[in-house]
Amino acid sequence: MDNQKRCLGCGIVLQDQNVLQEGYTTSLDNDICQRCFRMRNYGEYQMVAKSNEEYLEILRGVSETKDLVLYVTDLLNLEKNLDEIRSLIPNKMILVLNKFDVLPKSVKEDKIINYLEGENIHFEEVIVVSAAKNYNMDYLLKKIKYHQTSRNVYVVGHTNAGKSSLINKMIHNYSESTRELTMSPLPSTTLNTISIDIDDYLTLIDTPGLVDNGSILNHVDDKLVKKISPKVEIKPRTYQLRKNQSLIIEGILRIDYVEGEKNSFTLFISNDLKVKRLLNLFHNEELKDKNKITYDLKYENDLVISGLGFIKIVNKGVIDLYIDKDVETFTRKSLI
Ligand SMILES: Nc1nc2c(ncn2[C@@H]2O[C@H](COP(=O)(O)OP(=O)(O)O)[C@@H](O)[C@H]2O)c(=O)[nH]1
Ligand SMILES: [Mg+2]
Repeated sequence: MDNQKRCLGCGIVLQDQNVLQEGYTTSLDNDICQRCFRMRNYGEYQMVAKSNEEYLEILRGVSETKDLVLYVTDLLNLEKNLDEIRSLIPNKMILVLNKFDVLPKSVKEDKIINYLEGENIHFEEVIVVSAAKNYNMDYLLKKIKYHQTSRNVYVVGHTNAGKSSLINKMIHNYSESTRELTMSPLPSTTLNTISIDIDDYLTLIDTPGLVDNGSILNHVDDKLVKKISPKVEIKPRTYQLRKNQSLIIEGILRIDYVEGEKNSFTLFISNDLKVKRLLNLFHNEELKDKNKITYDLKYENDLVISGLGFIKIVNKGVIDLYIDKDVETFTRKSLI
């Protein structure tokens, strides 16, 4: 079978031979694969495991061009190392910080940009946007037009950062096309590179994205994925903890505050997640079967839980964190 028609939603080559394989559609007359169809119409998600080897190959291809690159990242889940992708691609690059809408209104974008500029990273521009709320998209387009070196502009980043959502918004705002890329809360929705003509001078190229194996989204079921992914502005929740008190985020993690003065923990996570405070950690063993990591915190640190959000902790102190062993966590100086 020598068919090269591609799914307009995720970029995979369409085939009508094997239901169990990627790209399946009941008829090759269709424009999208069955998986995209189900995601769009029923919110039914099917996980596809993508290897990062394939994505690194795509990035290598990008690095051989001289084209402008948009590196899209999720503000709530800023990667530990923004230089990882940067170091693979020497191209001109704009860092696009997406999902600004989920951060509390009190957080100013200048503050975030200043924070990142202090991190010694190298981008032509750092731009805060919200693809969902159509925030700052005109400004982004202006900067793309200013920096682009050819028609083609690549959109790269980790899966779930909102690359396809961003391109959909661009299509909607600035082109005549009615085309739509498939978006979903699950990682690895986009399966291949997809070129989209925005106008005569600009073609955006969507890519699947680097899979973040340490993200909690890769280690919980669909229902919890939806609950964890904030859709509206986060209402930060602050808890004052004394030594030997704990916080438990429903079924996900437990923090035991084991050493230090009275301390303030502010949670920047989805409002849908329940949080419980234990006034005496010795009376409850919940989640203590999970993997334990001890952190010795400095003043004004964030504890970042990849894919979930972060917790701002004001004072110095020692915590024991209990969480699934596959979920990446790290500390940084407070973002906010
Ligand atoms: N709140 C919010 N959610 C967004 C935004 N952009 C994308 N998302 C959500 O993030 C998830 C991943 O989006 P998608 O475009 O598929 O990411 P991709 O894997 O990078 O292409 C979906 O659930 C989107 O609805 C945004 O600006 N704000
Ligand atoms: Mg995508």
